[in-house]
Amino acid sequence: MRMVFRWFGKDHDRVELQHVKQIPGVEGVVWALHDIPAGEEWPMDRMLEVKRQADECGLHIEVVESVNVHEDIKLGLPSRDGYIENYQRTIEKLARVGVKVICYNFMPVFDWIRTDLYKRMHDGSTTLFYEKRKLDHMDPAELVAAIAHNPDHVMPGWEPERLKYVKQLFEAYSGVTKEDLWHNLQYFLERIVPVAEKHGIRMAMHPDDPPWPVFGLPRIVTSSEDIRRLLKLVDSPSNGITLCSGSLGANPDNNVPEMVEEFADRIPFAHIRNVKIYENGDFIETSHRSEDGSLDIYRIVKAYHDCQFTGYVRPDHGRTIWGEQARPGYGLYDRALGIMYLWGIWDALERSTNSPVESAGAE
Ligand code: DNO
Ligand code: MN
Repeated sequence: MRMVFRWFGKDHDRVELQHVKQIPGVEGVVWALHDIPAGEEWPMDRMLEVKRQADECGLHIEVVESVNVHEDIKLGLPSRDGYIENYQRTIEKLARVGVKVICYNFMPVFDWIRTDLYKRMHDGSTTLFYEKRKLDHMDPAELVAAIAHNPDHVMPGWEPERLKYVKQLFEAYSGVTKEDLWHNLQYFLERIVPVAEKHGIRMAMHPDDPPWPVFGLPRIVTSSEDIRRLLKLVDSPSNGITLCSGSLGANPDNNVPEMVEEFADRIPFAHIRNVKIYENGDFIETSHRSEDGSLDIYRIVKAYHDCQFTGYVRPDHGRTIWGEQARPGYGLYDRALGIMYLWGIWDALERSTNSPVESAGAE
């Protein structure tokens, strides 16, 4: 596994690249131009600027998360073709600066959803929390107010220009079914994947988070069956998945290690994090340690190890700990702890599978 770390850019992230470099085994940053509105072509000079900053710290920029998909593409409007052309040009340019994987998602209106970004845990740390009952009774506008208008930082996926139009977007989506969304996804992939293939890039769709419909909006990538269908839409290694254990794992019916086994060769990018799920449908993001959440992170890492996974991995989110002034989910400390837990499991598996004699205590 090749360890990478999400970074929001010099002006938007309190975490310094030099500190990212100090986490053992981290080789690159997962980045994006977060201020460029979805649908626009990314400027080359801005990409080169990120590359230079990463180069200075000995980190690569091979993974991008996310190049967001314009809502008109998801809605299948006639204006989608112009946005798809911009997307194609962005892919070509990203390949030129050395990018290998592009993570994206196809969730209508909202990206990931939580009801609380600062849920206090017993040990005083804070974390992201999803309270089903609260969401069920919430107006989407309330959620936008709570998350997007965070005084400190724009949350990824909650960029203000996207959310200004939430009301209109809801109207646009009324009557759009899951099948419509699948259809529009296919149209998009048929035009994007060949470009990615030509330029040596692997597209990696992030599954829906949480893995069920919210606010009556359709969501289509929530289970093994959906992933199978997605991969068949365009059967190419450049049409892959970002296997996010925490997103998929919020539904207890999803068996994440089995998903790793089944889709291994179509997973260019893995997000690994733990969640504790409750019977009432709530879930909370815990430390990475298996004992702390509902997911068996050991089994998940073992599944990757068993298939000799050589893709990119990031710890996805972490709690906010040790008084860090962090962007919710994206502090330095707990993500670094998560990485060391993942390496601990991986290295132990390496030892036990490659050097059985040594592990038995013999010479
Ligand atoms: C949740 C996170 C997401 C992710 C985007 C990708 O698990 O990984 O914020 O970055 O949905 O498009
Ligand atoms: Mn994720």
